[in-house]
Amino acid sequence: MSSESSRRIQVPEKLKEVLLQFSIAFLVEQPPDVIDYAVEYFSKLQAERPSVATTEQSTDDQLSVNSQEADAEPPVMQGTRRKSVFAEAYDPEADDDDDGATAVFPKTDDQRARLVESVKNVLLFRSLDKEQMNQVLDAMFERKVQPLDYIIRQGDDGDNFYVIESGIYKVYIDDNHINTYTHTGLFGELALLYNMPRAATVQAETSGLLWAMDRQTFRRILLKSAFRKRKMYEELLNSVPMLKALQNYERMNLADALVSKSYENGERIIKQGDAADGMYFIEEGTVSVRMDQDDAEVEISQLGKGQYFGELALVTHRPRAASVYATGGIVKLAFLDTEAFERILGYLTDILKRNVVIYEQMYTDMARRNTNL
Ligand code: 1OR
Ligand code: 1OR
Repeated sequence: MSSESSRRIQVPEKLKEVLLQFSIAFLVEQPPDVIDYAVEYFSKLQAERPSVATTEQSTDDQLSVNSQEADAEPPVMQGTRRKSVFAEAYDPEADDDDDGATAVFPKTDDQRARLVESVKNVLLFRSLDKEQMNQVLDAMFERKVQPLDYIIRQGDDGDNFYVIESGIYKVYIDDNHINTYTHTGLFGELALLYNMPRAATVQAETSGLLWAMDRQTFRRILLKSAFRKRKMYEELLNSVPMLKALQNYERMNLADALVSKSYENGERIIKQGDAADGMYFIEEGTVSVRMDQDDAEVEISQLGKGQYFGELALVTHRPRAASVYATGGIVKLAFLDTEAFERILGYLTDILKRNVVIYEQMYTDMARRNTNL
């Protein structure tokens, strides 16, 4: 240390921030031993530090993620990305890199048929009208892939967006394997949607076939609709406790899959005994859950904003257990169809099954009460 700096010791901002955060965490958790806790706290902080650590990255950025989720969430948008994509303030309406030309790649009947089949389940395309969908199909081009080919490298600028026709693809963030696509799905949308560097590396495990779309076409046709939808459902999906178990990236895929539906006061949304086609999240308003009893319907529950219903039949594979009606004015719902439910929320069924036990317990209690009357 030079004699000059030893005379005036400056406390770096970063040190202040880190110590403040540590103190807060310590006071909140109140562990028995400060040294043990500090070792654990700073080891964790070090392990979670992005490998491309930028010295100027502020703690504010890292804290922009809701603290409850920060723990559960792997470092998805760290490194070159600064914020959770969902929290991103980026406005696509103000960002115009549209050069007016739409690429058209002629295709044989066989190619077109394969492409149509591959994009059938692409949730991101759900909000497109027929004409936009045709533009998308025209603009996509085939890319053959060999085992171990790198399709995308983390940190690069985004060029194409890809839909998988075949092949297995592994996704890595900072060399950690975080996801695998097997013969279906899409990737490479994030960098194009949010105008940011690639969040992850995608490498082919086997040979395969991809359908690609260039950045300009993607942004012209898909950007605004997809972005709006993800933004629109952000608040709703963040407010559903069950979905806290999902990663941000999965919540965005869920947003792509949702379809808005409105019901007038008194309208029936679900009929007891029907086969199930999906579940609902309540965006606005309240619903009344009613069960058939003798010749009448009895209200068993009321649900409001941020709650969901219609999941039971999807989990139990049984008919609808109750009827559900819109009450008190217009009810706005976000509908998730069975197929998307299984794909995105499949592994949450354990959480959802807890409801089944509660429902069944209440049903038994109710039946017992009725027979005692
Ligand atoms: P991209 O344009 O950033 C890499 O290029 C692509 O990997 C990315 O778009 C996504 O399409 C894809 N988090 C971020 N990107 C992912 C993830 C992912 N999975 C696939 N990609 N997570 C995995 C969630 C199961 C979150 C990990 C913390
Ligand atoms: P579903 O797909 O069977 C009706 O369609 C939905 O009503 C059901 O999913 C649940 O989401 C919702 N028992 C059964 N279903 C209920 C109940 C319920 N409450 C809401 N639903 N009980 C009330 C628990 C507070 C038990 C009644 C005895």
